[in-house]
Amino acid sequence: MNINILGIPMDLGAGRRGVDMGPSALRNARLAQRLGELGHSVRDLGDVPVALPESVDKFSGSGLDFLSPILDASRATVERLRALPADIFPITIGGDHSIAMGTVAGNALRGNDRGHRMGLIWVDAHTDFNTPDSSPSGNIHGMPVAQLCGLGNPELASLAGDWRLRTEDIVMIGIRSVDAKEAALVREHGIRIYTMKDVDQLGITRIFEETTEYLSDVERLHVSYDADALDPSVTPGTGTTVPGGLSYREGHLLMELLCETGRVTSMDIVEVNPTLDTGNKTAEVMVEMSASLMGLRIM
Ligand code: B3U
Ligand code: MN
Ligand code: MN
Repeated sequence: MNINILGIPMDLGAGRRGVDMGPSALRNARLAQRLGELGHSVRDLGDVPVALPESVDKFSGSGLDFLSPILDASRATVERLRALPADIFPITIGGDHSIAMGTVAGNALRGNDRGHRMGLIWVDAHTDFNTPDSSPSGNIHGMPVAQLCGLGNPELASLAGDWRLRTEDIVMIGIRSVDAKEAALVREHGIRIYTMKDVDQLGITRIFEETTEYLSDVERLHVSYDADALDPSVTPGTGTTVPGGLSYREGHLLMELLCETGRVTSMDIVEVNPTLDTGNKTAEVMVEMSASLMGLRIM
């Protein structure tokens, strides 16, 4: 496969600094080399420019912290991705999870100006379905899925023009932290959610089977993998750890099973924050997760 890596060193959407160093940490953990060893042809496209918080006015957008520079970086992400040929598998590396507004929109528009029907597998401790009205923190990394569905801020909602992610094309796995108003929104929009209770009760294999069946009609399939989906003992280097997450093997198994379907067309790795890590452990684990999605087999 032809894999293109695109870095988005964004920390403007998160409450804590340092997640902008995620792309460096992942490159340092030999992301490109690891995927190359699996037989892929890998190209690193470098980084999308993202403003430094020190260099911009936090309140320049309408009511949301760092709205203007996040819009700029998201628009640049969309343009980079939509220009890629259809046979490329993009791996976008963050950066906080606000980058997914641009990555999902850009991948949806790739090869189709009106936008493909896109399935989204959101692997995360959080549902990231806040709107500016529901969010207790005001941090945009807690809002990307709602924004992709057209809720919330109108400028962030129209990164792909009129294209919108359909609420019935989303599956979330690993969930264990949802804000009160956010929970009401998720329920109202009927988002398919597998909490950690479901992971314990059903197991990843059953969840995988239900997920692929549920998303059987989509044209493209994007996996957005937040490092905090995994248990903090596995990935300590992330800004909002929540105990009781996916085990190392559950995280891998989900990627291995998704790989076997041959249906996944793009991926994000987000929320790797080396300033909170033990060595570079979190980036190393996330590189291995991406290798499992891209064909790594035990034997
Ligand atoms: N739901 C909270 C916390 C959060 C969401 N995503 C992350 N943290 N990484 C919020 O701020 O919206
Ligand atoms: Mn997230
Ligand atoms: Mn999260």
